[in-house]
Amino acid sequence: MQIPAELRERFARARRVLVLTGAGVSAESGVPTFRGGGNSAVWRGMPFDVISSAEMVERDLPAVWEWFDYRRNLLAELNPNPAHYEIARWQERFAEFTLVTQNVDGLHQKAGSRKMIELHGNIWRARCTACDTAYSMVQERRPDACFECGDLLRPDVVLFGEMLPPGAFELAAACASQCELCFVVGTSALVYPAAALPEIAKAAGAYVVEVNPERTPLSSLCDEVLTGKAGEVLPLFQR
Ligand code: BJW
Ligand code: ZN
Repeated sequence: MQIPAELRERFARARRVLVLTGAGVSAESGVPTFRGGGNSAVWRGMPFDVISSAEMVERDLPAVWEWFDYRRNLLAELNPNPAHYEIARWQERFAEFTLVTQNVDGLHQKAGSRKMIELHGNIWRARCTACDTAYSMVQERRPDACFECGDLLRPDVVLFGEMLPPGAFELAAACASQCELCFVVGTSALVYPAAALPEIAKAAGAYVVEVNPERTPLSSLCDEVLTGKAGEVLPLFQR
């Protein structure tokens, strides 16, 4: 595959760039996607939208922790791939660069991305169900209860039917409405409000580029669809 000339030119000229990533950007690192099959789509017979739901936190928090502990254990062994590294390089390359991720895996940070909007939280954090105090689990093991108030902790991720972190979508939407070039990488674009960001960018006049081996509901809106794996397509922008 080659990057089409018009896109290459726009990429060279662009000052304001936004990248929205989804599970597909981590697929080549060995992280299972949500909707592409793989072994995370079902956990102990429960589809992920049941176990990763606000309702399950209410009903069976230990089961939710078991599922998230299992995933953190798998993730601890995994590393960023060329797509994460290429996106990390772009933060120096453009005058204004915004990385918006739906991923909770922490691999963008591990690749060197310093600033990003995490729409769906982070699997390496726990937060108190009562007072919202957050706890990092990157170096430390998971505390049994909140040190501040003693109440139960839950994963600091946005489950189905929950609100996004306050201000996160609003900030991402503002950046989307100002970017010239918008990349949509490795997302099925089925989950809202994240999937609205490329629509906002397009409506505001941005050139929208999708990178995905499969077509998505967004493909027809995009100005360019680069059909392929993120880890193979994104490094082509270096040359
Ligand atoms: C590759 C590749 C490679 C493979 N290279 N690519 C409007 C209409 C209808 C419903 C709603 C609506 N607005 C909101 C809703 C409700 C709901 C929703 O959107 N439901 C839809 C499913 C219909 N949204 C919410 O509940 C959100 N909250 C909200 O809106 O709050 C307001 C509200 C509250 C109450 C009621 C109503 C409104 C919150 C959404 C939170 C999503 N959380 C999850 C789980 C996180 C926890 C966990 O990790 O378990 O986040 S769901 C899951 O999906 C995860 C992901 O971030 C998210 C998106 O998935 P993503 O990243 O797109 O991955 P996949 O697997 O779907 O796709 C992978 C893609 O990669 C594929 O296209 C592959 O082809 C591609 N790929 N290999 C590049 N190598
Ligand atoms: Zn607390």
